[in-house]
Amino acid sequence: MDDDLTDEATYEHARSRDRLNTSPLTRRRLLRASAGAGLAMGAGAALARPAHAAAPIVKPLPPELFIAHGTNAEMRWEAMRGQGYLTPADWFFVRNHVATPEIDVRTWRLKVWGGGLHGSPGLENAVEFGYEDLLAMPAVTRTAFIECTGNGRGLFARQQGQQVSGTPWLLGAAGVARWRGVPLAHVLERAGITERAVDVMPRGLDADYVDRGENLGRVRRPLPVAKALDDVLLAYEMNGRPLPPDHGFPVRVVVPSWAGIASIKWVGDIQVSDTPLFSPWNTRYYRLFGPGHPPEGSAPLTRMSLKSAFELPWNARLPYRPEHRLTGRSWSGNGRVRRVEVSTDGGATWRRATPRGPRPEHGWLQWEYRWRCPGPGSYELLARATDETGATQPDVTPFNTLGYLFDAVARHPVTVV
Ligand SMILES: Nc1nc2c(c(=O)[nH]1)N[C@H]1C(S)=C(S)[C@@H](COP(=O)(O)O)O[C@H]1N2
Ligand SMILES: [Mo]
Repeated sequence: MDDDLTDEATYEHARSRDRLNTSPLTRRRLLRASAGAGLAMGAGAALARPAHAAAPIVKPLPPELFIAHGTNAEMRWEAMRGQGYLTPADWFFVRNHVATPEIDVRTWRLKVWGGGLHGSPGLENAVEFGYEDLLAMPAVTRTAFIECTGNGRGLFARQQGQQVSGTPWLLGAAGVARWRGVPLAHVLERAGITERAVDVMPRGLDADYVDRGENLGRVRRPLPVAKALDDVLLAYEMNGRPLPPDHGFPVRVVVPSWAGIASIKWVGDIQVSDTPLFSPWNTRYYRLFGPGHPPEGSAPLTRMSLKSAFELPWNARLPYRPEHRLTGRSWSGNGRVRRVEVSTDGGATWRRATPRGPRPEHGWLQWEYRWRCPGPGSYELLARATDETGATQPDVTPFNTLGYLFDAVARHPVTVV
């Protein structure tokens, strides 16, 4: 526990150490074993709705608010114009590997288990917490974005002419909410975490994820113990109300500023291990693959990168006016956004946007820009953010086969008529 694993560089270093110590063969065997374990334990028949039952997403998805992508739904950015700081829960994007499970909170239990706890309990004799137990513990509230690691993936093709695999999101696979719940650290301490603990792996109660015929078990992804003990929440409220079913009811993990996959929904158990843990979600997904990366990929992705979005429809048609008030939001997983610049001439000239409203550490920054529009025609609107680490959105994001971490300046097409 000496390394500060909340620091990305240290974490990556620790991870590459793990990888060096685990031959591909062993790792493959480990993966198969863990996928098998997911199968054997099932999803809890009483908890998960049958796969054929209903739509993968429970809440209404009106087309003026959402773009449908299979089991997922993307928020339309134009919906955020004129809204307050937070993304309303009804509008928040949904990323479901399978389908939203129906969970009975009276029988729901969070099971904490593994070799990193006193007495090394197995899943059968795990330390259990009921919903009421969590509600009775001291609560904290945190404003944070959750963003899919593939947010902006569609722009690899549109803007860079590169084919990548995965959901072709525009920029709407992100939202900011006020999450209330119990610090994961408190639950782990109550469960008897020891100095031996290395990795902490929450797992969802949604059904097994099957990727092209291969059953990978239930969605789960390890967190280094230092991050788990730092600012991670077991959240039961979103924007002041109980979590909606699609966003993890009754309890989800919220890992501020990290890749959305870390924020496991419908959490049912948490393994606390004294050895490094692997799941497909930190080995075959959520790493960078392709030119410039080793065959097993980069280190597992942790913090999200920079992004900016205009609160306008993609391909918006705007009636001509001499001045348009453009609005948008920018955010970064590496710290607060310090500056946003806008270009309306394809990137030749840039001018500062005016920041508006609060700047919580893990949230986004709202801004506006008065565009003196030369006349009817086609334009590309560009917004470029710089965060407190000095990082600025680049013109191009380096290619990676799964299309993660698109951070280049989006060229937002509009037509003025
Ligand atoms: N159990 C479970 N947790 C999950 C997922 C899932 O499919 N199952 N998807 C993950 C991914 S990839 C993302 S981006 C976020 C999305 O959270 P949201 O649907 O509340 O927006 O949840 C994460 N947690
Ligand atoms: Mo995601």
